[in-house]
Amino acid sequence: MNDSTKRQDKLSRRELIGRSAAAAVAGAAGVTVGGTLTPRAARAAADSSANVGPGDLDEYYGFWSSGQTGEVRILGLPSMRELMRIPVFNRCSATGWGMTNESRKILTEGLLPETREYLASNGGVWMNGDAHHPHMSFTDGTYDGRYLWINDKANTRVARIRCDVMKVDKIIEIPNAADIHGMRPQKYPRTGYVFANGEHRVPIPNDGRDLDDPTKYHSVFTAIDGDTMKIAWQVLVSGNLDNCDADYQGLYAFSTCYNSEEGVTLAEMTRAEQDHCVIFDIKAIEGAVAAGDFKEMSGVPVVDGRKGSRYTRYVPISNSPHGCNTAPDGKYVVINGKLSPTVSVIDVRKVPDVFADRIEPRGCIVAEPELGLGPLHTAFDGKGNAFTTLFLDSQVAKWNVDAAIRKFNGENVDPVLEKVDVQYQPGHNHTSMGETKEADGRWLVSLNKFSKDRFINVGPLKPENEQLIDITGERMKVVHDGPTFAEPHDCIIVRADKVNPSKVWRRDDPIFADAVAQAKADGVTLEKDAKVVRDGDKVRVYMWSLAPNFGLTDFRVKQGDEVTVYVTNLDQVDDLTHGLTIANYGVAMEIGPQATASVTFKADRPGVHWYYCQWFCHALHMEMRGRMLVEPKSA
Ligand code: RUQ
Ligand code: CUA
Repeated sequence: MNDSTKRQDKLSRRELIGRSAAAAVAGAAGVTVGGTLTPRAARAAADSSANVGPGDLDEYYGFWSSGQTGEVRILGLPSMRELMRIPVFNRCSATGWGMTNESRKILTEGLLPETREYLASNGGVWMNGDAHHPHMSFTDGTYDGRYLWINDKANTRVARIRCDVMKVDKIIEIPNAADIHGMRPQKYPRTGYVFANGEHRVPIPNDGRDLDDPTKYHSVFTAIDGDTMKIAWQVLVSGNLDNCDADYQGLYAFSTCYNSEEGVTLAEMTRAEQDHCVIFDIKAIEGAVAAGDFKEMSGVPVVDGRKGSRYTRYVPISNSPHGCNTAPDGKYVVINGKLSPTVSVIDVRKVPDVFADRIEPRGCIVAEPELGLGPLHTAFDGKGNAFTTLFLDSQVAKWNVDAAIRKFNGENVDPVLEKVDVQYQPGHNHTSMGETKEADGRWLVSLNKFSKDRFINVGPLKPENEQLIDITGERMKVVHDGPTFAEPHDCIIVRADKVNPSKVWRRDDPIFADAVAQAKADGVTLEKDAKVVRDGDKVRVYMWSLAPNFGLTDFRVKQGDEVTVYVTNLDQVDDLTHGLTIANYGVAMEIGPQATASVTFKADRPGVHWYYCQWFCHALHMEMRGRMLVEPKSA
């Protein structure tokens, strides 16, 4: 090494320590400096394992939630390239999600009547969502590639994404509950149920009564039928509900509770030394519903599962647990301590004894290793090891589950194998196939809430940072930094062969069945006709798109008409998406190959309004346009 590179090296190391110290001050708690590699050393350490060359394909799909952005993102792994965005609870300018008739139907049909009424004078659909937990449908303990579900904490909804077209096909609002947080599909025998936690306690019904009496507030656990997207049943609980997971036997579901105090202020919610994990006995609850042991609320059977109930058990856990993760061997569920430096390992095989009252609820805990400060979520490698994020320590701790159990039984072993620094303050983490019985121990993603000094400054609002960690070797290796817009809350990593999306739409797809039915009623064949049908002051404009042409070069309506434009994309070619934007009318939508999409608006602005294709499709894409001629009322 020559003098100048030595100097540079020293400088960058000093600079890095300075920056890390600043980060530590800025963070809620210290960021570990010791053991941090200089960027150059980190580069050297990052081998080519995560490199996917230009034109090469990834081995995994990553399905990412986006928190308060409200969408789902598809990434490729290990490249961490963002491949697609699926609008869910947000509005989308590119695809017209929230604007097209097809999306507005999906966004509104599953809402409760009182919400629909509220929205009637507020634009008809929610503008926002808070999407935390994306999870795929299971068959026999592993992903089956049918659906993804995602919760909306902001407006108490659960959405389903069809994995054949990667679009949302159902969104339902959960009655009797407030603010859906933890959400997991049943793993066995199949999904089946999607379990959803109402995090915040509210009166039921929440219509203005009992405002000042928090003893009348409740949290509710919901089992949604994943096939029909109807509520199967609900369970009233003591305390609140945070995260959840299901077992690999189809018998139990588990939820963490950080507010066993049933308080409404931070001081009240953190008062008790212990909170709990509540275990739901699925078969017993189904039996209660069948036997009529429930109260019907908003048309849903609600079983009383509060303390003392036959249908639940409450396992005391140290102050304010958070994440809840079932290990791929099907034997253990890890409850993450958050305010406690420990995680609690529940042995699923002991749960029947808890329900039979043969052992105390705490008797199903078989290990409680101390890992570090702020354990939030745990992932698994399928080889007996677990990876827990430590929010306050800004680390991921790798630990061995069997060693933790042996230590709990008095043996002198250290279950913690290694800790790696992440930048900075991780929330969720996830391993490749890690929430299935096919966990393969190759990749770990740490979803970090802060990026601080990792990227060039983009202003007061910083990206977050998800880091890819190679876990195949003896030591964990951070191999990639991935800055993301709000908020990389959680993700799953699915082997590519599990997912098989179609390349073009099928003409009989139910998503545009209404358009097909309306066309039929108007005597229009969507695949060949381009024409305008007037029906009083309602005007239906039918046209096709075929690069670089629209079926109509112009159409004429009268000011004040209610206009619906249907576009059917006749292109059959993979990747040939068209769009329809109507200038100065706030109208835009995507029409995928072989799809029909429609949009309705009031033609209240007279004049010449060009419509054009906004998805680049052809050398003559700019010319792919036509005129909407709106005759003024006076004419
Ligand atoms: S919770 S950061 Cu919304 Cu997923 Cu733990
Ligand atoms: Cu069609 Cu651009």
